[in-house]
Amino acid sequence: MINIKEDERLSKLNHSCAHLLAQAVKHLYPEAKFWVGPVISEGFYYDIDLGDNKITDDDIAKLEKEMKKISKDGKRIVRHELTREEALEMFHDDPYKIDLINNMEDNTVISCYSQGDFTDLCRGPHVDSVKELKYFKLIKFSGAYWKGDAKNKMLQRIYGVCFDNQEDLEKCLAEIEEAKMRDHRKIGKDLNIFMQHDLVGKGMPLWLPNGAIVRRQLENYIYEKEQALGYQHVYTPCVGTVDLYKTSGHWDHYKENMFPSMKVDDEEFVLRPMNCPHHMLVYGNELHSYRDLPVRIGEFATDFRYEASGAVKGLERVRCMCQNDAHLFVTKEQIGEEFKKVVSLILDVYRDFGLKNYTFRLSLRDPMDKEKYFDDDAMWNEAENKLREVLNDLGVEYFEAIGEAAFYGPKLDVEVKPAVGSEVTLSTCQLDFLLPRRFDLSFINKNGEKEVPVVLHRAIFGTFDRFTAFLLEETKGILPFWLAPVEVNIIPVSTEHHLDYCNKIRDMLRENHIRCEVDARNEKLGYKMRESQMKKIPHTIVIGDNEVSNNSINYRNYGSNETNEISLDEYKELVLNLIKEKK
Ligand code: TSB
Ligand code: ZN
Repeated sequence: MINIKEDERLSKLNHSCAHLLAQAVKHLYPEAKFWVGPVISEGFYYDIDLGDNKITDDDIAKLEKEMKKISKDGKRIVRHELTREEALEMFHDDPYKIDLINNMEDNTVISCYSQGDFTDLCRGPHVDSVKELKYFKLIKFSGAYWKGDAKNKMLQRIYGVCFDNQEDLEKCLAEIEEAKMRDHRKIGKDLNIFMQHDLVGKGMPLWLPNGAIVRRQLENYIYEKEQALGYQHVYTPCVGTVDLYKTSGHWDHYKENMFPSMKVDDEEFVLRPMNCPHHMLVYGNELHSYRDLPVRIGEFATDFRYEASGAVKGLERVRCMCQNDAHLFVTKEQIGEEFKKVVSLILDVYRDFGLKNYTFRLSLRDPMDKEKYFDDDAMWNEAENKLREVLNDLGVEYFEAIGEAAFYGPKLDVEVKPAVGSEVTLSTCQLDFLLPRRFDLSFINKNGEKEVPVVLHRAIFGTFDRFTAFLLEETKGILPFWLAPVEVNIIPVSTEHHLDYCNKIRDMLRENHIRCEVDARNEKLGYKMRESQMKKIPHTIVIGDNEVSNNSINYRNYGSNETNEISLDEYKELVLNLIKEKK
């Protein structure tokens, strides 16, 4: 999909189209007030205060019609420059524009653009005439808090896109449709993976039985890998006291991402946003010698983060998540080797899942941001250089991003692009010289002296939530055999004559831990087979007279009409092999 913001001509068109939208809104709702209408990579939006009115699908159709009318009218778009006083005078009854003007730097050239009966405060640039705005579409609408702050009023945000010709517009609309079909929120609903409920809360998905199967498979898969690599798993509470997070530094550097604290008796608790402090205490529970290191403490750990309500999204960005977390306690000399092992594990896992669309990002601190980052230049330089050295050694391609580091250290993040919206981090591996110091951790080194270990924080799936979201989008919901909630669906040609044999196959497969159902409903065979496809079940077995008398089965793969008749024993072997090979 083309990035509109990065294309000069499209950027101008879309920005102008945002004004066209605002003008149409003003015609239909004379009381409307406008906040900002920026260009984004997917087109444009405008945030509008419509009083108590809420935009509906009907409004969108009406607005598009009005925009077409204004465009046909063909007024020129004219720029004026104003002094601050003139601007304040011109927009004196518009609190939003006054807020914008008051927040402009002293030497800013204030300009506005007029087209017919509509004028908006704007830096520009714009196209010369509304005539040029012919090939546009309003895409969607939503509520959006003023300035993105939930304490402020909810405005109405309308999104749209504009091109130079019909062909480009249609291509873009087709891509949007395709992305909607691939969106994990749609697939997750269609396949009964997860649900949400207002009574539980925003960003707090509930995993349904089908989703729970996928998640359990992921847990088992990564647990086995970690066991083989010498990880030790623990269970720790998903709360901690405020003092724990003061000790770790989260209270000073991460508080705005945390839920507020709660008092119980004489203790003050927070829902934990990260598990590092708990794991530091687990490490500190024993004395360690250099011979024990690396110590690798893993947990499937539930965390809570305050994510902005406009940012929460399906399973991809939640407020309650489960990390596939581990903290690796190493000596300075072991950093390189251990880091390489983590990167290998990431690559290994991505290969198993057939994931190819990702990039590595080296996330560094912003040295100017003293609020977010712990202030110790020597420590940061050492950590960042160490990471670069390891990455160059490994020969993996990466790009650097300033200001994306964790407050305790730089990290290597794996970035992926969801069907809808901007990139997110999946896996992460982070280098930390700070937390072990703050928790006063140590090991006895070769010379018999106390030394502070270094910590690698790593999450291979990131969270089970985000990984599942990405997996559903990458596979379009067609999960590999070993992950599918139902692996085999057995359909009798006649429920009267073939059901017993179907149940016998089911029992045999279930004894071998294969997830299998018999569709015994009184529905037509064709209907049941179509439903089996809709549920994206990897194997559908149809049983009729022939199979019963041959003591065989007849299966077809998802998406194929080809049937394969084989003996029961052969089928069992075939399926167990599919699971073992993760095909
Ligand atoms: C790896 N302390 C480290 C840990 O030891 C940590 O918490 N790192 S993190 O902040 O980067 O989070 C780990 C992973 O969780 C991220 O890489 C990302 O994949 C996932 N994640 C972060 N926020 C969310 C969220 N709101 N919803 C779903 N997944 C998330
Ligand atoms: Zn951590």
